[in-house]
Amino acid sequence: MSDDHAYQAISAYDKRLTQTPNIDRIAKEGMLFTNACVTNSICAPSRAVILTGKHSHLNGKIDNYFPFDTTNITFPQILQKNGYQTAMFGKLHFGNNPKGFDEFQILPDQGDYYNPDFITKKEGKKKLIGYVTDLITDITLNWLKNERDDEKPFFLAYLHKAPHREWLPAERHFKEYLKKTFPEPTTLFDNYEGRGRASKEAEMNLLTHMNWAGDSKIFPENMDKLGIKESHAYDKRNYNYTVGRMNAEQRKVWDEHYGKMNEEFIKRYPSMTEKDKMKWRYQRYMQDYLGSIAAVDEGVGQVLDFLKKNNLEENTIVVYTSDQGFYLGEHGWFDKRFIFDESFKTPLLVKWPNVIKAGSKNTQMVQNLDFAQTFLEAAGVTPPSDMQGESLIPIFKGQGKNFRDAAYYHYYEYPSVHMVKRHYGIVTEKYKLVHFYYDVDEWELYDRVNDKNEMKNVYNDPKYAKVKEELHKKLVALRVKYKDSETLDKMYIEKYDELVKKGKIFR
Ligand code: SGN
Ligand code: CA
Repeated sequence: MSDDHAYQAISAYDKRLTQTPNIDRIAKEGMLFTNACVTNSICAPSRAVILTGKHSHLNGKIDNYFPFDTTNITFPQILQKNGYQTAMFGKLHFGNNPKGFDEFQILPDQGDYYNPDFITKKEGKKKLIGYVTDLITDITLNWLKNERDDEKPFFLAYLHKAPHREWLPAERHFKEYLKKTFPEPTTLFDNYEGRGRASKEAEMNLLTHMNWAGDSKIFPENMDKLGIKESHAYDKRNYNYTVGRMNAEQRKVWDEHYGKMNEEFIKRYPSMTEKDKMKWRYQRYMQDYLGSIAAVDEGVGQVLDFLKKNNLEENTIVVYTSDQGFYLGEHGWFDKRFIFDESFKTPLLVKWPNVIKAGSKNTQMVQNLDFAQTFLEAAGVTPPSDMQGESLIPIFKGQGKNFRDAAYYHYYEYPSVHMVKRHYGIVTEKYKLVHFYYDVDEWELYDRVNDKNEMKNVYNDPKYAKVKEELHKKLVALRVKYKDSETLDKMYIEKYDELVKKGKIFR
């Protein structure tokens, strides 16, 4: 699993932006899910849903702030009890250590790209020298080579930090990616007309909300020279912190390549229009974002090669996914959080030789909620009856038609960084009905067939009156089915507002 990896940035899904030959191998030898989606498009909550098989409102991890409640039972704990050897390496982001793992080395909180700290089960906290993606891959391969018990089946969680903000590639990829240009999404200059306050008030715009230093890597002194103001109070601070972690050698390579980019920008900036700036920021964003995916793809290749060479391929299920999708300039945005497609959908590629037909594609609305039950069933263990997903095994076997006719979604983290309002909703193959609440009370309806880019809220269009009524009923039924309610909404608002009052929320 990687962090914030958009399906648009995997060539098995979309060849326009980049090539990910190794990740694509999983689809070539297995199944590509084109409508896999999440229940709450944000990091730690998504991971909690995966591990518990329960929606956020039941596992309690509604946002990135509250620590994960470790009294929840997770599927790795059950696998471990049933004779599996278990290990986790990379980003977890729970605010506490994972249970049910014989071995773990995790990044504290978000983790760092260069010379990151790790929290290890055996040696406590330690700082490693190198690039985070390569380190996570090395730790993973080392465990497979030297620590895996050949007598036992294993569950291994290989969890990248990349391509999370601030999108720092490995030194070996600077040169190639800084030269690249990418096709723009058609909605890059979206003005959010036709939608409600939530889209208009979100702070995810490439031009206005992205950091000039922290994200676009304009050196702080060059911002001063050009009179560019910080996008946030943490704009330059983020840059100084992340780049400040590099050692002299890494910093030299950085300064050389990013210095050149800065010089070119200094020349162009005075004559740039707002439109030019948006276009420039999109290219800059893609260079670093896709550049940081290059090392992830290489790492995935190394792990797949290891399985193959060591006769572990035949009976190992390999899953590639992300904690959610991500905006790559669509609607002018970066980040995630919304129920809209780029953040609601997530990449999912699965291979399992002898079970999944190589090169198959599946269009069902499978969710990250389904993983726990799937893995337990694959291991021959009966999942606890209170898990809320559906096993994907029938789909793997080519049987799961009419798998799920509607997915339930609920996002909570507001007010917070990026200011995406609280909302819950229902998504069917054809429609999306969403309720934004808390400081608004707005409903939106999207026609997923005729408005693929979700540009027009048709909630008040009389043509959709009947559809609307049916979806409202279905949504009520889904809230009952999954045990979500207004009482819970209110409880979580009260808990969250306490944090806001204490000044614990990051904007
Ligand atoms: C940080 C990022 C945000 C991001 C959140 C959550 N800002 O706060 O852009 O949305 O993490 O990401 S940063 O400038 O500090 O990188 S998540 O993947 O953990 O949910
Ligand atoms: Ca994430």
